[in-house]
Amino acid sequence: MADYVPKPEHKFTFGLWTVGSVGRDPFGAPTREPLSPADLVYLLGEVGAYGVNFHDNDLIPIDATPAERKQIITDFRKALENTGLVVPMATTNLFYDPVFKDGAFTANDPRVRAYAFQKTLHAIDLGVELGAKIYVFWGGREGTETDAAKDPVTAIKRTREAMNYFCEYAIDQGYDIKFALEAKPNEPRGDIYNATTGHMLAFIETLDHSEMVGVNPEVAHEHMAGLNFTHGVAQALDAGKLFHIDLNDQAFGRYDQDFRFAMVNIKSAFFLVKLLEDYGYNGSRHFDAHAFRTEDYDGVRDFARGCMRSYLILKEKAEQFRQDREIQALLAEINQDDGAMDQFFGDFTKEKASALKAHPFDRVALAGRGLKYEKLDQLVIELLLGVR
Ligand code: GLT
Ligand code: MN
Ligand code: MN
Repeated sequence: MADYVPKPEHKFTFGLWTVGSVGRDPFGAPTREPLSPADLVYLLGEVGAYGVNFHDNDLIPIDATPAERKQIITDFRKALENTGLVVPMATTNLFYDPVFKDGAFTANDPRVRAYAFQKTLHAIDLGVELGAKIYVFWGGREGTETDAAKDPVTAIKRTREAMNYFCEYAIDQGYDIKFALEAKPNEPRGDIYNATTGHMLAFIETLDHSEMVGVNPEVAHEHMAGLNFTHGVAQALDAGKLFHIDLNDQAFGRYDQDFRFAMVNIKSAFFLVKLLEDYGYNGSRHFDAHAFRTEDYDGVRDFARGCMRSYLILKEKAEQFRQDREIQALLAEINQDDGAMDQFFGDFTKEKASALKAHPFDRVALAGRGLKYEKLDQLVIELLLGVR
């Protein structure tokens, strides 16, 4: 039995906005006093996190003076040194300020778009200054309430123009940074463009420097869209585009809940962890979630520890799955292959296609074979429920 203690090699990270959430929601005022960025780093150090991520304005308020900026960065750096935490990822807040009410890169007003570019350039500089190697773009306001207001093709072109511009900027500055695009289907906009990780993966291929751009899928966002998160992540992995991941949890059919990782859908969280571990995902395991509004900062620590602990427990379960004789015997049986069909696969040739067309298949016999997935799935359930 493992001790489930987070270690640097697990690369568990939290955003300043996650443990720093003060419990505000659309219906109610904050329930926690705000902590400074440095204090949040100390809190994360205490619970054993590896890294801390931030939006430009999580760290430096949008209206900070140069002197305030300097002091905040000094305190933040000191907290990083004292705790050993690193900054693997940074991002821009392009959604909170009223100036972004019609979007940032997709806003109809060119002055707003230019301001969004300017803000992003400064934010990339700040992220790089503090060591970030991954830069996330989450376009929460890049959408619309009415399609009368904006041509969706124009919106996509504007997004492409922005990403091409920032890639060139990073190259020009010699920055060692990659970009990760995060999708969400809606909220805060009525609809958000490039609504899912799948949309993002297709969009990335249209960029001038697609090699610099990957995805940052978030559990809650894909679940909001009713999708199987693990499948989306698998597609990103297969494409070499899983640059970052936002772990949290979400009941299907709800607004963005950003719950503690694995709190709601234990089984899908298990398959997700298993996938990440099976394929040796090497990036940050970022918990983009926050504690219930009912909690004080002890509850925030419970929340943060819970995210990491559940991940490690599920990682252990994935290992148990790999070592479980009965499960592995079933999988071997399910995947049995005597090689008789090999002649038909591989690269296409005219001969292979002719041979395949002439081959007699006993369709009824094939369909008649029971696949034992019921048995297999029950074994997984029992493993997860702790009776195996
Ligand atoms: C915001 C959003 C998250 C994004 C963050 C990065 S901001 O909290 O809900 O999903 O990852 O911009
Ligand atoms: Mn997120
Ligand atoms: Mn979310």
